[in-house]
Amino acid sequence: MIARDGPSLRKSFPIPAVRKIIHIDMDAFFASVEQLDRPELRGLPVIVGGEPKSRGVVAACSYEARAFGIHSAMPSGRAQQLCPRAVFIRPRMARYREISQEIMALFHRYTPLVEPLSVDEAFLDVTANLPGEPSATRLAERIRADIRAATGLTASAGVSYNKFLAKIASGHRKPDGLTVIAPEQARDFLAVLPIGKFYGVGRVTEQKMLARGIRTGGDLLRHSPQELMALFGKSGRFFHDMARGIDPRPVEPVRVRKSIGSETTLATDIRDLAQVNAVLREQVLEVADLLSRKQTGGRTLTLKVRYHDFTTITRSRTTTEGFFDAADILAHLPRLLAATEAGKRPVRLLGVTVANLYDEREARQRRGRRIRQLRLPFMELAFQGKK
Ligand code: TTP
Ligand code: MG
Ligand code: MG
Repeated sequence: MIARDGPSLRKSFPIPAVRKIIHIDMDAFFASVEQLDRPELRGLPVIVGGEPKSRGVVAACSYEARAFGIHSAMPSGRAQQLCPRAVFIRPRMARYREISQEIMALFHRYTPLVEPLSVDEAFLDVTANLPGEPSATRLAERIRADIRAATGLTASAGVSYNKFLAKIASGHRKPDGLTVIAPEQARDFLAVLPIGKFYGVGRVTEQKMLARGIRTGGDLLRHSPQELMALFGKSGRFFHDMARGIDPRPVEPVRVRKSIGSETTLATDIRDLAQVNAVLREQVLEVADLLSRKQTGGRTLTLKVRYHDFTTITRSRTTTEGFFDAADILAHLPRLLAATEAGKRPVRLLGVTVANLYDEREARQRRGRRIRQLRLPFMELAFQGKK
């Protein structure tokens, strides 16, 4: 375990005083994807969301629609009143997710420190970056150009030295814009920023702030941390720091799972094959349970055995049908076990892992297909029973 921000780590690897953070956010994301896939919609007011008659709401709207005062979360009926010729489209989440995965993968070509915030946006810590580009601004331009080349869509970017400012910056010149907030500009930028735009200030907090005459970051500066904490609890200190451009939150990448497994170091070394099998069976059930909870599966099954003298071996099997449940794993595990010396040499550790996991879409398709296959014989039996 590495203590990320532990004092010893900081001493040996001093974190640079100034970080470089980029926040990228796609423009009118769902609506832009619809305009991309259906060119006849380009230049038109497009609304993705619920039907006007169905009491649905607007999920996304093109910038053409925004000119009529339409925005996300507005009732679709109201949107239609504002712009009767707007085109309403039902969301196609699978398609948006596909493009989302594409842009997230693209970000990883620049830095491993990518923190997705939602389907259309992410923070990137580019203090150190893979292309070795010293200018975060140039890097942000490159990333925007890459997104456009890869997807045909535009994104806006914000560049600054912390997450809060980078996010504010990306929204500053939308659509298709880039804004840089350098450390020496932050105070002026924040002084005039409406309080509702501060990170963590929702509608309720905004009303509370306004009631106390706090309309901007500048107004916030006039209150001590104690005063703000009395008003807003723990967030008070946070707001106090934000107004001063202080936001030490690190960019926290979500690690993509590469495998799902269960590993046990045994209390005592075992030689008895029946005992080995009993442990493995427990592990298989645990792995199958995890696979089912994550709604995934993998192409490769690996058995790991560590003998009493710490020599460790693995035996793997890759299949085209994949491993999704306990039956899949149990069908192949005995042969892997037979290729080890378990039962002959004392064993101190056992592990079962399913790796080479399917991506979300393929896992969904394959699981769906299998459920249909399993159901079919039951239905046939049911019909035969009725005859
Ligand atoms: P946003 O990035 O907030 O908005 P946007 O991309 O549509 O427009 P902007 O140019 O201002 O960034 O949200 C991304 C997607 O998330 C959006 O296209 C649709 C979906 N979404 C909802 O479904 N409901 C909502 O209330 C919001 C805000 C977004
Ligand atoms: Mg967006
Ligand atoms: Mg967004």
